[in-house]
Amino acid sequence: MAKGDPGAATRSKRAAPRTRRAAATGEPELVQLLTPEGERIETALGPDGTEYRVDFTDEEYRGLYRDLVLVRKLDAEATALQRQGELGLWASLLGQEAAQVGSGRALRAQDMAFPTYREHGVLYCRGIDPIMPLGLFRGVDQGGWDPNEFKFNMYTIVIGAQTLHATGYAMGVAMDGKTGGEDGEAVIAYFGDGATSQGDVNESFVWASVFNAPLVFFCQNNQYAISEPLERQTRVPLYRRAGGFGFPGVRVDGNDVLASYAVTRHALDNARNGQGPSLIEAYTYRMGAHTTSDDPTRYRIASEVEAWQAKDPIARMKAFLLKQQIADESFFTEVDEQARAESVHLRERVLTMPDPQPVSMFDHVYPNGSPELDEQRARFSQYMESFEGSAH
Ligand SMILES: Cc1ncc(C[n+]2csc(CCOP(=O)(O)OP(=O)(O)O)c2C)c(N)n1
Ligand SMILES: [Mg+2]
Repeated sequence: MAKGDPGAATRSKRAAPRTRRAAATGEPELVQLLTPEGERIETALGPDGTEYRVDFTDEEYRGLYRDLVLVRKLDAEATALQRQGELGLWASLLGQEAAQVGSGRALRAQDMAFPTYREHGVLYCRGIDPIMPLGLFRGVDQGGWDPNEFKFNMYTIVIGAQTLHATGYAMGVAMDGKTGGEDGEAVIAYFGDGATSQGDVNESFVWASVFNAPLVFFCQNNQYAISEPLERQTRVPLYRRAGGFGFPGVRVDGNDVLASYAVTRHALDNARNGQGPSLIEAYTYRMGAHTTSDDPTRYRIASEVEAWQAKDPIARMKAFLLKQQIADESFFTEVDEQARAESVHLRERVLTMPDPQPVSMFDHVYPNGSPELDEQRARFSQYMESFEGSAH
């Protein structure tokens, strides 16, 4: 997709005239605009009657497909690099590409995002060099990008903590008078299904609600918190929790990039226009391990994974593009070739990443340093110099 702002849209010229209600009870509960078979649904109704639709140009549809393929390929490369000992750890996004690209592309330039450790697809959509998270997982830097420049905060490993950061940030946006109109700012906080059981997340729901913060809570329900299945987190669909906190919630098909885009764009626009927070539950599946340190075959069965394979976000987009003659085989070959070239380039750069000087750990702790830290740095430098042949 073009790096600009892919317009939200009103109506698809190609879509079959079908409307599907995402009912609060019964099935289907999901907002879906693209079925697993690649059929377009023109309009999907949310549980509160909101109509969701998109109207992308052919080029924008192809752009979304390209994003999905690229982020999957770069993610696979990172997993391979970890397996070869080049990264300490990797948290794969496999299966969650549509939720991340759809929501990532729905962000306007001025919007601020607060990720977990798995949002490589959103990071890509923010225009950040995909090498950055690999530096973090290689242990050679703390992330490397400037959150203010890209409007994308640092990865947060502490489960749920970023929802509080996002809430405070969003309250600040409102206090600064930056909401209102197309130019208004909105904030999005990413978290997982397991995180919904954290106190931090529930506290942030309360604060965002009562202060009407311009915030979208984007929960990727990938069905597991490491080995703990969803049924250990909740007895009700997660999106319905929002009602108890006093803001709307909606469940979207997280393997459908079009619906993920439409639902997120709508929620962000409501937030920027002063209508307060909302919760999006992107219903998806973690196709790989929790991280490279995990073995999911110990706690889930193969048939479950196979059932989700049939809902693959990329396969359905490809089926749609082919069916509608928006793209042909030469396009898919070209995208695969680009993905291959970018992953080779990523690998080459990871292998030449320099190890940091140990003393650099004192950098970037405070914007302007501190006397205590300066003293610690001096003592540590002295210690490093005490080693024979030390270059430090
Ligand atoms: C406060 C805290 N408790 C525990 C952990 C260990 N931990 C890391 S990931 C994880 C599971 C998170 O599951 P979920 O929120 O569903 O996100 P997912 O990894 O599935 O994307 C846990 C418990 C942590 N990082 N932080
Ligand atoms: Mg999870």
